[in-house]
Amino acid sequence: MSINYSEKIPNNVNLASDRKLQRALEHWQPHFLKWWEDQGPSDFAANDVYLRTAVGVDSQGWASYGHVKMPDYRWGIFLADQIPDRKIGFGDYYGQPVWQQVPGELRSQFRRIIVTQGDTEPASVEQQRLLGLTCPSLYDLRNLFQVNVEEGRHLWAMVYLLHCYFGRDGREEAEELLARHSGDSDNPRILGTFNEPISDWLSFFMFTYFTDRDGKFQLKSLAESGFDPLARTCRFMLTEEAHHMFVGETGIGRVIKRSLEVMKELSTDDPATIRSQGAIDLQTIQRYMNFWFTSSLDLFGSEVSSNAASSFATGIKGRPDEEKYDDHICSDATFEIETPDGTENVGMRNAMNEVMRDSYIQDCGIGLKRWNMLIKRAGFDIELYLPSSKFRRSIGSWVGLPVDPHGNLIDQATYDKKLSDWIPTESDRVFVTSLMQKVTAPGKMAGWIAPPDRGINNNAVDYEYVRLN
Ligand code: BYC
Ligand code: FE
Ligand code: FE
Repeated sequence: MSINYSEKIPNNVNLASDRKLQRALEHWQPHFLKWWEDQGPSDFAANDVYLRTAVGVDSQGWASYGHVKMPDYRWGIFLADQIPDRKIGFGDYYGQPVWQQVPGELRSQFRRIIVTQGDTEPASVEQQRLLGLTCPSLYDLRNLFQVNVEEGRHLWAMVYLLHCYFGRDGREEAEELLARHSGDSDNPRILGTFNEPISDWLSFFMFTYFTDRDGKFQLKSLAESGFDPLARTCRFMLTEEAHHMFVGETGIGRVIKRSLEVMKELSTDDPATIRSQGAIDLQTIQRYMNFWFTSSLDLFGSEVSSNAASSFATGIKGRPDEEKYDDHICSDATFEIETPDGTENVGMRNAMNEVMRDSYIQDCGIGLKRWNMLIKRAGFDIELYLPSSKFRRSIGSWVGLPVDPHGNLIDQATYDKKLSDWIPTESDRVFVTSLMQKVTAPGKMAGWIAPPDRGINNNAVDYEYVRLN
């Protein structure tokens, strides 16, 4: 079904046919806009931004580009097309028809997962609130805002499900999604990473590379859900997610490219010299990477999890790309897990978080390969790496243990002493922050980042992506 833009809330779910639901969502809409005004991108509300808006959900024409003021963005409710006769693809109900309503006995579990997913979306917008003030270029400013409006739409996606399928409880949860705030000591966001500040653009690129990629994997697993409206919502969200990770991958790549230019020019890999030229040394980039990668690993939950087993068994949440596996039941299979007490064989269903984390780690490796190629081609003997998944964990069996980035359990004193070599120090942050000076002349870039290879939607890099006057 095509998207109806003549309504207050654009949608392709025929919202007009359900007056009660429509009224409830129209009641929530001003609360969302108020939240956007208070907690969304600071400044720039009056500026025209070159944004893409979904106009259809098929693989072709779903994006239309044009200058819009962010508060006028047409946030709406878009589900991917229904797949006729879709069957549940995993767990105890394998092969049965998918559900168009939430089964009563799974109600609270579904609600919890939808709320957790929904909570991350506005959280990320809050985390990125001030970045516009220090953008390295108009091109980057536009990309930031594109990510922000789409995360706002992802919130709409989850709020639609809450309103439509969870009655009064759902409406209350939808209000709570606007009441919790990232980093708020009284009422924080649900998951750890979404309470970490993103106060500089290097962190923003790391976040969109590593944390939005958790989004990709969680959405892929929910796109397998037996609850069809959830699956369809997530399938469409994934098309938007690709751009967020593009921003992360190309952003980190451009920072590295700029550093390599300085390194080649001065034939050095000495961090202090590189910094003196206003670029970011690869060692600092590695430390930022270590921070955001390990924080994002926690988002998959514990290695052994009865929640995960139950979500799989009951058809709530499958594995990303479930069809690529042979066994969709997994009632007898086991999975080998490394714990501080040695390897353990656990039931596959209980290990689903770890299975997902493993495929996530592989996916994270793709960008590293590319970046290391750049470094090698520039003639330097430095290799960026992903630290061990046992390093700096706050969730799961390695929580709080003194494990180094190579995965070795070491003594606490050495760990404490060396931690500042592994994650950003206060002085790293001060340095990176010192580089964050706003650059807004079309086509100009801050000195710490190389220009992108191309602009957005076939426009030139020096296109006026945000009109500032
Ligand atoms: N921080 O059995 P366990 C995105 C809690 S990102 C704090 O180990 P389970 C986006 C857990 O809730 C994708 N708490 O794990 C990216 C549980 O609490 P309760 C977000 C945590 O339940 C960028 C307890 O620990 N989507 O979209 O199997 C920008 C034991 O849990 C954390 C989802 O996460 C943590 N890191 O799995 C914008 C999908 N980890 O019940 C957007 C929905 C665990 O004991 N969520 N806990 O109170 C889920 O599927 C699951 O809740 C989790 C955890 C995968 C998060
Ligand atoms: Fe999102
Ligand atoms: Fe995202």
